[in-house]
Amino acid sequence: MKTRILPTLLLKLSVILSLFITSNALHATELLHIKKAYSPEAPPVVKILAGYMELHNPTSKDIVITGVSSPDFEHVEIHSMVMRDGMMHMDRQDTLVVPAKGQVNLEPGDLHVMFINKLKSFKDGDHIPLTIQMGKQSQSLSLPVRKSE
Ligand SMILES: [Cu+2]
Repeated sequence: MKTRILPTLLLKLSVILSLFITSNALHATELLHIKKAYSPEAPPVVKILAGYMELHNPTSKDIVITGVSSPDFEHVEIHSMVMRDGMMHMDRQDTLVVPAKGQVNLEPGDLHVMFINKLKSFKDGDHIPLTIQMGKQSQSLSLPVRKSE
């Protein structure tokens, strides 16, 4: 009787333990909590798409984004919008700091991800893969393409 119960118990314990380790491992690679990511659908002739999202930093250290990339575009950049001589301009940001315990919103008319020169077409319901580089660490996500209102 004893010998039958013990292996089952050990098996259950090891399953619980491995689940615990897996969830911890996933957490370690995810530095930013990214919410509300999307890209407005653009007409097929448009080669450039914008990406918006909320970047939350749950850690107690500033997170510095040092680059963004996507296999489906020639270049990906982070842009800010600035008013110069009465005109809106987009400025490339080499880095973007998400403050400790803080957040940065990428939203229309403000900071955004600029996907430049698409290598394939995207329509409503598709997803754009994006990798965010933070020094030696990186984090990947996919932005759903949504019909713009
Ligand atoms: Cu831009």
